[in-house]
Amino acid sequence: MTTLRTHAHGADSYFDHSVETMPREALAALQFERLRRTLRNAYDNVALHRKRMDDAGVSPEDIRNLNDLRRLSFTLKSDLRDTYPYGMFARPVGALARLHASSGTTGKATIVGYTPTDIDNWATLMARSLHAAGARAGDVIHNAYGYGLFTGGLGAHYGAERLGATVVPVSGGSTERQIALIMDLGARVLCATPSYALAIAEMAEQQGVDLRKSALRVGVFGAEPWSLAMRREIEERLGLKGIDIYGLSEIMGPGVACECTAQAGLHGWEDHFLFEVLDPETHEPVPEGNAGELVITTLTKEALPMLRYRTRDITRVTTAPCDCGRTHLRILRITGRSDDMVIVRGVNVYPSQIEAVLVGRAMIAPHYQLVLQRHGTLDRITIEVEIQSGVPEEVFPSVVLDVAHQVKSMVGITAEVVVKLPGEIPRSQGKAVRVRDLRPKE
Ligand code: DLL
Repeated sequence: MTTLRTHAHGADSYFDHSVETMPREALAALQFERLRRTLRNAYDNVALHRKRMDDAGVSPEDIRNLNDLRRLSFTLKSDLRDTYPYGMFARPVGALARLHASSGTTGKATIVGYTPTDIDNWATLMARSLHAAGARAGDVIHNAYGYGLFTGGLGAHYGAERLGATVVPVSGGSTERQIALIMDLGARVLCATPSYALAIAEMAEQQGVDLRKSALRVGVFGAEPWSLAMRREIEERLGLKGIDIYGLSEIMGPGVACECTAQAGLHGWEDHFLFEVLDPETHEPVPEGNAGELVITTLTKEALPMLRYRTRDITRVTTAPCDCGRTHLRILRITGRSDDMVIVRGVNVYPSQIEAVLVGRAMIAPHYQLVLQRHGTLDRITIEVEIQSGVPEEVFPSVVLDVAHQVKSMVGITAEVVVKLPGEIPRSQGKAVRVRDLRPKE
């Protein structure tokens, strides 16, 4: 296996040109070689994968090119749950360096594990992601992703160290203290969920601290969907460039994909992962550029090889060349999870589409929640918006009309709009809760 770690020091040591700008045919050849090894690992060491392949009459050797991947079954989150905690591990627990758990927002948490080599690859990919985002060796990186079972904190931490940066391991919470530390320690890079970055900006403004005058230049924001309008808002209020980073614990953690400074989609690191975009209903690949569900196969994971993992994340990808010279495909933002999609009178809606309408509108703050209810067979949606402080109550009705009108014309749905007072919408310290789903469980 080609080693990804360049031992050169200096600003460019984590832009590994030989891998990141590899011609796509060579990348495909590398993927295939690694896929074969992954299939062997999965077949030999994970009963569930072996049974699925046996049932389909496919052996690892039958997969002769990347297209043959489609002969394999999908892996679902429920497979991890059904084999909880260790059933899908390809290594004995004693051989693992670390365990993490998925956030469990959509049900019981699932456990994921890493060998020392897995941890090493993760740190390298996270360093690569941070470098693509504009972080450099010698930077102070303020890491406000939660430390613990969530992969955000430790994932970013090890990547920042690998990059040669100085990491401040703050974790989430104690927002006032975060602001003092950013100012005092001279952080150039902020790692946080976008919603927490916004909460930091808001708290700083309330304290009269102008973070735009701080050393902050780069924000590495992910772990939840965020609209382009939200990006503009955060960039403006923090005075930095907001870079989108993607990942999920079942596949690795943060650093599966990350934008470069061109901010034109997240480079999915194809030397370690195989990406498919499929129609969630028919399971057929969608034409490049069309929206579908992201399905990921790991290519180097030892402890938890994943075959065709259905992420439920909806996105589009492009393999068109990027200005930065990297050849790895680009994920054109994650619109949302298929689980978060609501159908309001036949129109499919993701919270991020509504966010795009709300953020930046006059008189309302960029904090919101959507409440879903079912009336008969129809889903109904209520948008709770927060009024900016100082806006007189007489104006509320016109705000309601304005938001309802914009949502109708831009998203195409009829929604009830409710005005909340400043501070009434809960602020996040990690992943924001955007949807309160009061629909009966099926
Ligand atoms: O959220 C890993 C992570 C940490 C990514 C820090 C980026 C930064 P999980 O807790 O397992 O892992 O949640 C994974 O979060 O399937 C998406 O639905 C969502 N998600 C992650 N990044 C993005 C993003 C981490 N940039 C789930 N945009 C994924 C939209 C995202 N959604």
